Amino acid sequence: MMRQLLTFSLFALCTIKSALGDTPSLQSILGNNSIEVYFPGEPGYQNVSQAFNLRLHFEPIAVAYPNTTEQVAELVKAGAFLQVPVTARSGGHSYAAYGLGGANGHLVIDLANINEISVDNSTGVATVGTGNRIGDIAIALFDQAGRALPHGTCSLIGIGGHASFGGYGFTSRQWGLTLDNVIGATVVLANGTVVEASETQNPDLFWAVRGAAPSFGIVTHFNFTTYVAPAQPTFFSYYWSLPLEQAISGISLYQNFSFSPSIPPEIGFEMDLTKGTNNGEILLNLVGSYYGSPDQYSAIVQPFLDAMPNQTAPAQVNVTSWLDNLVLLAGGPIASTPQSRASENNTFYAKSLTTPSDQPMSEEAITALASWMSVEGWYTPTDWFVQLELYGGNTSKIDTIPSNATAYFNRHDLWTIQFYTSSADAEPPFPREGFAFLDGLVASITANEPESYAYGAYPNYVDPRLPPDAWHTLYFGSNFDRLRQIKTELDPYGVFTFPQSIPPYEPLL
Ligand SMILES: Cc1cc2nc3c(=O)[nH]c(=O)nc-3n(C[C@H](O)[C@H](O)[C@H](O)COP(=O)(O)OP(=O)(O)OC[C@H]3O[C@@H](n4cnc5c(N)ncnc54)[C@H](O)[C@@H]3O)c2cc1C
Ligand SMILES: *[C@@H]1O[C@H](CO)[C@@H](O)[C@H](O)[C@H]1NC(C)=O
Ligand SMILES: *[C@@H]1O[C@H](CO)[C@@H](O)[C@H](O)[C@H]1NC(C)=O
Ligand SMILES: *[C@@H]1O[C@H](CO)[C@@H](O)[C@H](O)[C@H]1NC(C)=O
Ligand SMILES: *[C@@H]1O[C@H](CO)[C@@H](O)[C@H](O)[C@H]1NC(C)=O
Ligand SMILES: *[C@@H]1O[C@H](CO)[C@@H](O)[C@H](O)[C@H]1NC(C)=O
Ligand SMILES: *[C@@H]1O[C@H](CO)[C@@H](O)[C@H](O)[C@H]1NC(C)=O
Ligand SMILES: *[C@@H]1O[C@H](CO)[C@@H](O)[C@H](O)[C@H]1NC(C)=O
Ligand SMILES: *[C@@H]1O[C@H](CO)[C@@H](O)[C@H](O)[C@H]1NC(C)=O
Ligand SMILES: *[C@@H]1O[C@H](CO)[C@@H](O)[C@H](O)[C@H]1NC(C)=O
Ligand SMILES: *[C@@H]1O[C@H](CO)[C@@H](O)[C@H](O)[C@H]1NC(C)=O
Ligand SMILES: *[C@@H]1O[C@H](CO)[C@@H](O)[C@H](O)[C@H]1NC(C)=O
Ligand SMILES: CC(=O)N[C@H]1CO[C@H](CO)[C@@H](O)[C@@H]1O
Repeated sequence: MMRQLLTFSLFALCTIKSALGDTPSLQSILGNNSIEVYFPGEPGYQNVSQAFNLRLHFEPIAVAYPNTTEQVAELVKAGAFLQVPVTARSGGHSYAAYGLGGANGHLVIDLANINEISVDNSTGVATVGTGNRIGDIAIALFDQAGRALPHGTCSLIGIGGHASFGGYGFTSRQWGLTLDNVIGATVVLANGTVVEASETQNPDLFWAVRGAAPSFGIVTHFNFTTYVAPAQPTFFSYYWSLPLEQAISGISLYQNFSFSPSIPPEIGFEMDLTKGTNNGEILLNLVGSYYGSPDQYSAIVQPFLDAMPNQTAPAQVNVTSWLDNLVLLAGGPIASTPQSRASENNTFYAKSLTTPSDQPMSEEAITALASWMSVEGWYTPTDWFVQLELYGGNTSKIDTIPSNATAYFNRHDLWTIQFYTSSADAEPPFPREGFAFLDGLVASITANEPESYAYGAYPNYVDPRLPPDAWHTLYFGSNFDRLRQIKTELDPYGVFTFPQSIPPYEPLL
């Protein structure tokens, strides 16, 4: 009987539900079919409901492992019928455990079994199941067709979250964010309907998927444009441990270098800042890759290296194959294993700021940021780093795409800055001081810029402590209203609801 009911539309179900008397349990609906499901109290439940970020604990109402898009649709209909919020999980790496819904009581649909990867050799278009991790995708694209996709460095990130909210790596200045290369998606909507989204099919949904997918549906497959993998990428890493005054000047030099018009799109890098060698020192690490001809590399970075003080540790520069470059960036093997997928974790909190590409960060802000790292950074009982990731500037592919072309809004940025702090041993508990330490890092910048400073935040470094009026704008800017309209059309009852989901207009229930 339930199976028949599940084929009705959500709207019909909502009205007939009360006439049914007792609401059937999720267990009675799901327990009798072939989908692997874990309910609270069952063996394995605790394992499958653990977050990557051990700071956070949420109890899903169930965690299901469908094998097909049709099974995902069945699960979504069941959740909608019972008015249980439904959440997709891909790699589970959400900073806020949004892969578990970011709250108790979600029906979690883990996509691990939807994991095909194929490349059409004639077009270079890859079709990728959203249960895949980015390291496995990189290996398959290269092995099957010598091709590559832009994405982040940590190989266990899931493509589901990564391509939903951005996807930045050192090839992004050349090829764009991961989501800029999505040309099609198979999406299960809130009422269980399966649709294709592309420039020509459901274009509103296609627009919303590229920046805010989890509010609109569950993507089971992405189609991506891919690129011929660079033949000889150059990995590089340089270290300086500097006292405060020199660190301030080093960060300022790095900003000037970031703005330099002579940086081609074929290079990507960031400056990572953390505790240095001696008390009060800050470690500056310039790390990145160049994808052009190796003999042209050093001319690009040499002016910056010449302006900096002497390096603290030997430089590392490696010309390798494409996959070996990804291994260097990841700091280890990039193929996932059942064990690596199940055991990676951290206990942390992070925030982000994007800085505008038409207005450098002020010397006052750089000084305040460096001072906070040099003083508070040595008091805090947490581990921490700050990353100044080069997104811009004007030669960057990210920057060439208009802010309203996709739901992803923050396009015209010099840097995305990540502020990250974890417990010292990476295990729980997370020291409360960590919040104040990070808030102080961010405030050191925002308090030293004019009101008009056009900063944003990166939705893939999701910050669950941002209040709604802040994240609406920081993540989505002027795209937020259009997102609400599309949400109202596609998910008016909020089946896909989580702490920072797009709210529909005038909730109907
Ligand atoms: C160690 C580490 C390193 C990182 N490095 C980088 C980096 O270099 N560059 C960068 O850009 N980011 C980086 N990130 C951030 C990363 O991109 C995000 O955390 C990303 O959202 C994780 O995706 P996931 O699928 O693993 O997470 P999940 O927790 O599974 O999902 C994240 C969000 O997406 C939703 N979602 C997942 N799959 C789907 C789907 N198929 N359909 C609809 N919604 C879905 C979930 O419901 C959740 O809201 C890093 C994160 C970590 C933990
Ligand atoms: C689903 O896929 C998994 C892994 O491929 C397999 O072990 C399982 O038997 C499949 N389940 C069904 C119902 O097909
Ligand atoms: C934990 O769950 C993962 C899948 O999320 C699975 O690969 C692993 O085998 C499980 N471990 C145990 C001990 O059950
Ligand atoms: C696809 O292209 C790659 C690299 O060009 C080649 O090695 C492979 O054999 C091709 N595969 C098919 C099925 O044509
Ligand atoms: C994705 O690519 C596959 C294989 O080429 C194709 O069949 C499918 O229609 C594409 N989907 C979308 C939404 O573009
Ligand atoms: C960076 O450039 C700005 C503006 O040109 C200049 O004022 C500043 O001194 C430069 N920083 C350093 C460390 O040279
Ligand atoms: C920096 O390195 C150069 C060349 O290796 C050396 O001559 C110089 O003394 C060093 N400067 C300092 C301050 O150590
Ligand atoms: C990378 O280059 C450094 C020297 O720049 C060298 O010490 C290191 O062994 C190289 N690593 C690899 C993996 O080639
Ligand atoms: C977190 O990961 C570490 C290292 O893999 C592992 O030893 C530890 O058991 C994990 N913690 C949990 C709670 O899974
Ligand atoms: C980008 O172009 C704008 C407008 O021409 C200019 O003001 C800005 O400095 C440029 N930024 C970079 C990083 O080149
Ligand atoms: C984006 O904004 C421009 C004007 O700034 C407008 O012409 C264009 O139609 C908009 N595109 C979309 C998809 O809304
Ligand atoms: C499901 O929702 C979509 C988008 O609102 C709509 O086009 C479709 O007709 C709905 N399907 C059913 C069965 O209600
Ligand atoms: C609809 C359906 O799949 N029904 C099955 C439920 O489980 C019982 C016992 O396991 C089967 O006999 C039914 O066919």
